[in-house]
Amino acid sequence: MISRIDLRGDALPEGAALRDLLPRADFDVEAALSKVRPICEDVRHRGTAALIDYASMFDGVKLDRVRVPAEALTRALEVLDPAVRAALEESIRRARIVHRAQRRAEHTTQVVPGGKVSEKWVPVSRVGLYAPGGRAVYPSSVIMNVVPAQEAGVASIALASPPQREFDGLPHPTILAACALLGIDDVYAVGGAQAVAMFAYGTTGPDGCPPADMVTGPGNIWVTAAKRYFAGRIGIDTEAGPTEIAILADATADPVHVASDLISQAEHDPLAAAVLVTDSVELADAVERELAPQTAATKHVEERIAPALAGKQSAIVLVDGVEEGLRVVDAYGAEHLEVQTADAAGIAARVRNAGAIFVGPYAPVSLGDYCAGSNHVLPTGGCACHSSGLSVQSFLRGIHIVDYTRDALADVAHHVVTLAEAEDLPAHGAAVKARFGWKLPSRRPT
Ligand code: HSO
Ligand code: ZN
Repeated sequence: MISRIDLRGDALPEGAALRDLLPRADFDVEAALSKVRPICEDVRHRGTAALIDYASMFDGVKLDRVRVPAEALTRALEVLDPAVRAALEESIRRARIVHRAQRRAEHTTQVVPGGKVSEKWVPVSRVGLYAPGGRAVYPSSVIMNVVPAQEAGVASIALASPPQREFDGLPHPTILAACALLGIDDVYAVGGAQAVAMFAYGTTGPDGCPPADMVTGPGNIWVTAAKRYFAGRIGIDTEAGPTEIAILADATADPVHVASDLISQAEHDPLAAAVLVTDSVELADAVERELAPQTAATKHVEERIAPALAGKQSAIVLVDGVEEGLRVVDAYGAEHLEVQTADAAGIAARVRNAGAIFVGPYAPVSLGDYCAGSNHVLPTGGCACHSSGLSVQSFLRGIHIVDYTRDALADVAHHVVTLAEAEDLPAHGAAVKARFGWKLPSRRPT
């Protein structure tokens, strides 16, 4: 049911050629853009009325308001299963420990006597977070978005999640309970591209949502396309496509663990990718033997797991040794990479491209999904080669503060004027000379 790609024998190709040999799902965001554009513009012009129309069209609910009342949040927390509450609280506690450590202090560099450049870190003022509904109801993703924003010091945090027919047009109660636990009360029952548009343009009226400077959070292809539509106008996190797990394993790995971890992420989506990279044919065979009974014993087989494992995005990749395996996983740039080899920590330290790396037999991806303290909003589709997962840094802007004295400017003025002339921008040079009687100042003796 899972295909094999045999890269043993010949030398591995380099870079893009190697990436082309590896499996990956098609996720055509561009095609979705043409559908998403009119929705976004409709929200811009008609505001809440458009949001209510789309709730009826896409979510099958008749809403008379989109803002979730405070009582609904309190109520959701009251009826939350105590075990789920305890688990969410522990997840929040661990995420806070990790994300608090990511905070950045302002620092100053004395470049030359009298000339210093400082950098201060300023949080974005208002962010809109998206939490999917429908097939994916993930209160854990609420935590993974809210905690870094809070730890970054974002003052205004709003959240949107699709209205659910079975919950009177409110978002899923566990999503609301997670909001309540995190102290988020600015919540909207809005899903899809229209939620991103609501945050980007803002809406007015008693039920209005002030515009946000940034939108983050995973969503389906429509949400992703809307984020791409607004990129450049508002801040967005990296685009989230279907989940991926890659496992680099050798003969020391336990095939039962490897199979269960592949299945765990295949559970998200029929387009989810599960990729095993190994130099051991014995392990590959044993994992394949394990997949069938473990898949059969789990819940979402037909709709998601079986198609995900059988899809062209999933495979067992055979390589000549762990060194080659490292090259393969670096070329792939997985959202999640598990290293289950001898000296897993040493091998993991050498990986360059992955959203997050899970070391050894006791760090399954599902630990990171919920309770490791790490963030689970991670780059997919090979974006790990240039982007990072969500963090405190995602919500901060570093601002340089340039502070030079008269003497320090005088010392470097001739270089500024020379470069300005080289770029045919004499007014740039003149702005320096204006401070010294329109002449090049003499330099301090060194
Ligand atoms: N593995 C998903 C996150 C998630 N898993 C949420 C369970 N719930 C993407 O990193
Ligand atoms: Zn997951």
